[in-house]
Amino acid sequence: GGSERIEHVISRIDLRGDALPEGPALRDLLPRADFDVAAALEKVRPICEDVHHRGDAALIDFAERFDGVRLDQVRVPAAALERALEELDPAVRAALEESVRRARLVHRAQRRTTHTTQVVPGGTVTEKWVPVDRVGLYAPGGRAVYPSSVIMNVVPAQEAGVPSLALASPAQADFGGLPHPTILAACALLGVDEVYAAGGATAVAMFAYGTESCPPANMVTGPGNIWVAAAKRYFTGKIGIDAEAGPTEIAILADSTADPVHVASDLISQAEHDPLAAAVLVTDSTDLADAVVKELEPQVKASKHVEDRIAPALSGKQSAIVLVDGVEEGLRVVDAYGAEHLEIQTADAAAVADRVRNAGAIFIGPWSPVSLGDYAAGSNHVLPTGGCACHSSGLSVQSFLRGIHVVDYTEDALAEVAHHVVTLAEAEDLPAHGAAIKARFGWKVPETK
Ligand code: HSO
Ligand code: ZN
Repeated sequence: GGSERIEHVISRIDLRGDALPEGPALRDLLPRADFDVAAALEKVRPICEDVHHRGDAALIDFAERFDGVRLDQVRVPAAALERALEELDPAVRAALEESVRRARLVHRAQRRTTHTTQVVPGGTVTEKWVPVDRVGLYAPGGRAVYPSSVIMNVVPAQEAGVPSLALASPAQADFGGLPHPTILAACALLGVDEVYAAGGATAVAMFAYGTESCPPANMVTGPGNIWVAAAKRYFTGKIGIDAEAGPTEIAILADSTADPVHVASDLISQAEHDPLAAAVLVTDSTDLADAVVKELEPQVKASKHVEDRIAPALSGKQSAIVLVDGVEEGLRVVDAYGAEHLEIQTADAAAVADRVRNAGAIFIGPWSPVSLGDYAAGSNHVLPTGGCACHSSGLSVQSFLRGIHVVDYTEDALAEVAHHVVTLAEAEDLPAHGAAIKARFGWKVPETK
């Protein structure tokens, strides 16, 4: 019958009745996409090494193989950036400018100030914050051409004070081998003038090793597909990375007060990104669950990317409606899941949101949908996926800063604590550590006052 057909839109997981299991066991009951970065790593290794050995020539060969266009050079000429901005639709330009303005407000407030702690008289530790010298940003260019992601990467890096910023995005055959014009326009708008036509793992390798035209970077950030994630893993330890971004996720914790039209449209909004995108509704209301399923059908049918992304994302094993006994249990479920984006659509949503511990970003109530955060809330949309929200945060000014401890002790301040240092050095069987103290005091442990 009809209800059978609509059940296929999204599956249901019923966790009502029995007590919920703890931690990892609860997480195992929840849906999640397979995202096997380790397997992809084997495939990107030779690509990265080819870029290492042949530099620009390898980048040009890979662009021909993967993007179907033969490049003269990988660096985008300044004139192409200027032209892209001139030709940008004025409404898109205005929207991007507003997005930048709001993102700057939020990210400027994340700046860190140098802080000095006087540990003892004459003994201080100062934490000074220093931006990474050079950062390479990646903007995808296949299914996803997102100038908004250029903003979300560039703004925190700029507010952190990163002195050298470069961006890479795949060559587009339709645009003469340049990256997509809206990506170039966003770069021009943000004042990023060093842009390269390089895609996926090859772009990460270009930044990690450097080539004739691109000096090496200390860090690479930005979203991407599994090849970008695998390349980031390959270079972990050599350069800094933000996170291995996986497919987008939205979780919604909702009760009977939620509007099923909003819930359905928000689930679809993130399903639109990728057939592996996850949409998870956690609710204690079967009425809401039924109403959302009913609402999904027409909305899915009316959406543009239904066949290739939305329908497979919603019906995939990574998406579900999870039924729970109450909001309390719902909170345990969303914490175990650790969603990239979490909406709270319940009575007293702010109070419920306050109790959430694991999420990349939280969206409160009916007027704060994830799409707002994707473009123009001021928040960052580069967020931890795949449960990484349980230990990591999204991209921020902090991502591009290093906090360096500066230790400054006087002779008296060192003398006062010397016996403790010597004792710990001996306890760890590292007498040379203690000797480095004693050498300063006539090879004796100074008397404490
Ligand atoms: N929701 C995506 C970001 C994005 N949405 C870009 C639209 N454009 C991952 O947070
Ligand atoms: Zn989005």
